[in-house]
Amino acid sequence: MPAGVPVVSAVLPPTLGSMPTILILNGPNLNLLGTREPEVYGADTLDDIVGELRTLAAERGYEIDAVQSNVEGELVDALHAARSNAAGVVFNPGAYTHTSIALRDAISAIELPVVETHLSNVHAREEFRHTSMLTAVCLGVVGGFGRTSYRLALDALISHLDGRSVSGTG
Ligand code: CA2
Repeated sequence: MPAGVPVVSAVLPPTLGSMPTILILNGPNLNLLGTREPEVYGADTLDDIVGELRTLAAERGYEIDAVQSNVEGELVDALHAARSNAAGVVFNPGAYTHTSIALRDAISAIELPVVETHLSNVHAREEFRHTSMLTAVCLGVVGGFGRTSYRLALDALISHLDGRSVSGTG
């Protein structure tokens, strides 16, 4: 080792420098984004959307963990795991939004801020999409803006986590 060259990495604790994590959680059929029904859900793939969120989150000091599942119980498991791995969750529960008491109970149980997120404006669609089992236990809900919904949800969640809440109640 040449004299005068400081060895910084050898003295840093392993966690120093690591960023808090936000989970981007997506439910059933969202793996099909960009391949079917672009007129309803847009032409971007889920990887495109998550990639953009990774960049935006990193600029604000967060890293992204992304999970998609078509299985309700796996979404419950991902929420449970977030309790120890993540500071908050951007969650598009897909059609489980309208049916799942199990996801509602999981969101309540983990006591993390969860932002319910939708590509489409569910209130402008069929009546069965007008009810969410989840909104009441979420920090907030964003929908109707296509992939921009995810950006808005991430922005609101980070503002909340950083103590600059955009809502009157958060
Ligand atoms: O607007 C949203 O993000 C939804 O969560 C999407 C769900 C729908 O059941 C909710 O009511 C609103 C459906 C996701 C289906 O995703 C597809 C993507 C590409 C092609 C076909 C389905």
